[in-house]
Amino acid sequence: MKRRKFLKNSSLTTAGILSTPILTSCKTEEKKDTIVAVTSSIKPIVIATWNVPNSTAEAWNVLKKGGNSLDAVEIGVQMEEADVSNQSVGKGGRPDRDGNVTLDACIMDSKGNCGAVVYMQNITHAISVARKVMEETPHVMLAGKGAEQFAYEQGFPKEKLLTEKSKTEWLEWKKESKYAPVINIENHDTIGMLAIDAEGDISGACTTSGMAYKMAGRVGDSPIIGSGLFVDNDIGGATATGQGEEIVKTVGSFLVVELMRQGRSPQEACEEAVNRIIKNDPDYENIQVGYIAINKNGETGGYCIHPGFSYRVFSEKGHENVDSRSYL
Ligand code: SD4
Repeated sequence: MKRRKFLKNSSLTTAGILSTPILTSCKTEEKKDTIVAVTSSIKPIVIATWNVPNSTAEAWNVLKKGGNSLDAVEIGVQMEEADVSNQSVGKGGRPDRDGNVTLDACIMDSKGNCGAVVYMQNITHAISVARKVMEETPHVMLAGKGAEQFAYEQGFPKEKLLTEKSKTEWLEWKKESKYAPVINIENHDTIGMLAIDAEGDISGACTTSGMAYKMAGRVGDSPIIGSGLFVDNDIGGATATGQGEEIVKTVGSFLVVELMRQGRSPQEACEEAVNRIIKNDPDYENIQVGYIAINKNGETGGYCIHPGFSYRVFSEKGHENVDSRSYL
């Protein structure tokens, strides 16, 4: 069918005057597009920032058994929180400039509920405390000593988060202690995770020890709903990694989801969100920011400033690490 005629017929269809007979007379290609848009929904599926195969596999185990996306993302990111070799998350995280490991995390479910902890010490599973804030309190966010106290009341054990390795590196840094904390372009792997379960419900989680050698009290984007993470069950979800200050200034994850609401693909939405940062920050070559996103159909995307960022995708199609496209 010629394009003009197709469009004409489409508008008739929209008006409710004609339907299937016209569509079935369209070229296969045009028909295919229509069908793909309706049937391409991939679920369950989980994606996460960086190459974190253990985390995505753990989340997938929950999803494939019919578990919900909230449990999947919580259990998934717990893997990194407990892994001392990941020095950007949970136990083993790099400390602030005074030698204290302080954790930030948030979680959001498909109903729009959310919970967060910021600047919390001595508890490994910040994500699970964030979930308790969401489910057991009338609040969204608890900070510092209050968050820690709440965690103990909920039965979380007190743990030493500073490992010998992170301590040694910090002592080395202290010799010069430039107090100019910047996100090293490749030396960070905050985990943000998004999942869609078999019911089609979307949840997300984000957890970090933040910027290495940050000022005491500094909080980044990761626990801030809308910045480090945002989920809208009608549209999709997004999560971020990299220099939190830039992500907060542009309310990055909310921006990505709103762009998808306006019709952008997850890939296009991530690219536009990174472009906003680049437009506003003449120093963008010295920072890294990466976004990943998923829409309601299970389509995914990712984009960052510097090459080197990747994200994990796990669905029935397979388990792969995707090198993100980058601005530079
Ligand atoms: C922050 N976005 O605190 C985090 C840092 C990060 O991997 O992503 N580290 O700003």
